[in-house]
Amino acid sequence: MNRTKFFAFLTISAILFACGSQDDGGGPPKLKEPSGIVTISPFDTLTVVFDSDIVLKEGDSFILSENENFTGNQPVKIVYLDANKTTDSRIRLVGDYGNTSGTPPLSYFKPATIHTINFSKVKNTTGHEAQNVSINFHTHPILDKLDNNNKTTADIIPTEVTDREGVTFAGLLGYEREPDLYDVADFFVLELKYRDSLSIKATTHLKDSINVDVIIPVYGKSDSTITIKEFKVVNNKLEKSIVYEVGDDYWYGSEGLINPSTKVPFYIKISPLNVKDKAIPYLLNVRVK
Ligand SMILES: [Ca+2]
Repeated sequence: MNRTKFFAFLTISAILFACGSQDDGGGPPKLKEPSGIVTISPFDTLTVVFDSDIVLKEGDSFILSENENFTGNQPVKIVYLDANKTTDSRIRLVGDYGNTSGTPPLSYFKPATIHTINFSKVKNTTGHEAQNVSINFHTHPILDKLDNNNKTTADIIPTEVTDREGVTFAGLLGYEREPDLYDVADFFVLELKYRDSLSIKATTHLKDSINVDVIIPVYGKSDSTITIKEFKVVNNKLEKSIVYEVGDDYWYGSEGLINPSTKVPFYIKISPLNVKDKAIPYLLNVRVK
């Protein structure tokens, strides 16, 4: 190939390449989030994000309505924050497994479950359609029975608390899962021994701040309480965390050091910062090293 032919070849290749890669206005909508299998609180909203704006409404009716073109293996519904919006790249899903009392009631997903949601048809604003878009996610358990409002009825934190990830569970303050039951404290209990390290991370919605207290047994004396005050905002949620080392301060009593291998109950108390006329969901991660 001489020099002129070579450059002609390059030019034609470049044109063909450009045509081949030319955008035809986008393909079918693709799922961006959730990516992979996420685990959420049953009380959370799952935001599904597509790579392009999808058609939500045709005329006056929402086209993505349950049982017509989306189904879940557990009860689920779409929340439309703005009923006038006809297209969006996001869809918000909440559980329809149960509702709390209070105003407004909070609906939730079935806890401790693998959820599958399938959209039979999703059309974007460029007219492309994706079929059978499936989403899988897990929900944390709810470890919060309705009468755990004192130490004697505390919920027992599972022994997997010593796993690398610890134990994560959801709870609810304020209006509960029973009509007109208002809950001002949840107690959880776990047994610790000398030199154990207890990590607690509590998460709530920004508008729902909660108190987290660790009730520490002091040998031969009344219990001592520490309140977790440090908090930060992570992903639009409020997070409080603490690492507490079971040390000498709480282990010496009038009779001296108790047997270091003796396990003693420690309590975690969750309460609302302000009393409100609604349900206040939270997520607690507890880990012992
Ligand atoms: Ca509760």
